[in-house]
Amino acid sequence: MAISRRSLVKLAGMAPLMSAAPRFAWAADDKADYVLRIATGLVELAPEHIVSTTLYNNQFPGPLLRFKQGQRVVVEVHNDTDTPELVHWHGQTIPSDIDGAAEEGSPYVPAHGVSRTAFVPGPSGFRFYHTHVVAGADLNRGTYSGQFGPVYIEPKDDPGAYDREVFLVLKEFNPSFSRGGDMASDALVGTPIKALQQMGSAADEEAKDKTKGYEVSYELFSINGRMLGHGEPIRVKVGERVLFHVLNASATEIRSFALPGHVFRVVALDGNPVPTPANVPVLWLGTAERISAIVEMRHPGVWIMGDLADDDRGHGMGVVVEYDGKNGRPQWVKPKPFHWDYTQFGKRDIAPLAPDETIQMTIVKHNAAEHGFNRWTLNGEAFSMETMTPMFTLHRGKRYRLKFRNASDDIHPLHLHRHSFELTSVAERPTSGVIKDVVMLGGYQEVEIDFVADNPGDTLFHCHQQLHMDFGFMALFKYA
Ligand SMILES: [Cu+2]
Repeated sequence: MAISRRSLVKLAGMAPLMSAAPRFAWAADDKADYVLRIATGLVELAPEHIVSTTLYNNQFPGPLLRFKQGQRVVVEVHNDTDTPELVHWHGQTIPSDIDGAAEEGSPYVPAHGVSRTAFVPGPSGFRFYHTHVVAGADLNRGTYSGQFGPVYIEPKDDPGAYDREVFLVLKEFNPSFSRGGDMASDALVGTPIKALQQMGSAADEEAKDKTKGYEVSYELFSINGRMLGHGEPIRVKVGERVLFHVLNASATEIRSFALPGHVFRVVALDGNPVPTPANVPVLWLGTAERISAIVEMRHPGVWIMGDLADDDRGHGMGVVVEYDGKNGRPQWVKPKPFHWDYTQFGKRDIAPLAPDETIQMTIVKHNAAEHGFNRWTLNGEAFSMETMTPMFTLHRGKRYRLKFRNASDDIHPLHLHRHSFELTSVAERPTSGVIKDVVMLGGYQEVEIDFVADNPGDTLFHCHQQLHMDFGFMALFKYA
């Protein structure tokens, strides 16, 4: 069928109504605006640490894609690897078969194949793209690989006054499995809920194998593909306002981030402007979370901006910030402990809208239940990749509240596909107005999020921790 570019834009907006149409054919005759090539390549983190992994366009991170909200793009993806791949457009409200999740029905890019896809980007803000395949026990697959790239969808108005912007992609390399690991237990505000702790202990008691399941740890840490001290410093001038767009591109880890003597003015979370911008000394980011923060450069020197954990920073998780005219050894000063509280960026004293329906999900860890890996259940069920049975039905236009209860001590970065959500309660503190697509759920804590079912099509929910999502921590929503 012959369609003009203008009518395609309209059609794409209507795409959910046309689920039977062969959407990929639309883009076939159009010139690609962007080409992504998935292939094995090398990343020189440091001269003595050159890693081999799967990359986009032979670089880490993948190219920054700048889209315009509402302006259709055609992306061509070449898969030069021996295994099928998926490119997921994280944080965008696009159709299920474009989104890049097999569970939603998105087709794979075949091994040594090409696929073309067209979509209308949105909402505006800091998004990203990454692979969405199951890794399981294969540490060369999924988000353990180097398949990450930032997306910036130009907004109609900028979130704040700044002189320039810097994108920072935080990423570990050379993963390996170990028995047990450390979780940043001091990351979040809130206290554990007794009933959830008891539920967790009961699950621990039931575990046949009393040992802990496998966790992943990493040898090398980097920002924008360079270990601390091996990349170009961020060169700044006194009085400059720098807008940092920080992405935690880890497969599994929670990150902290600080710049000694400076504060971050958080203006957006997951790319969405916050109702109450606030100054914080430390950023905390769960896997796949983004923070946009302005730093006013008023403390001349040569500084290390990086993770609070000495071990991670010592193995590369940092970048040097160098003031004009200053030189010498970069300095690190450990900040005081700081607990992350999403509600400080929310609206004060304004209750969220009442939901039409509340869906509760209780999360339980079953130690080493699956070939030595922990199995994760939601309301008693682990998601099956074989059957991909939907767990919940959504009705278009209704407002849903998801109430998560975490009966484990792990922090879970919860992610909902194809919809943004509003935080309505975090660790038993009510809030409103903070719009996100990933939220950290603390150990033995509760989080409530609201979303409007306004984007028909299969919709995946999962923990963004690769080990958790691969071993049960997923649920599929279907529209009625
Ligand atoms: Cu998790």
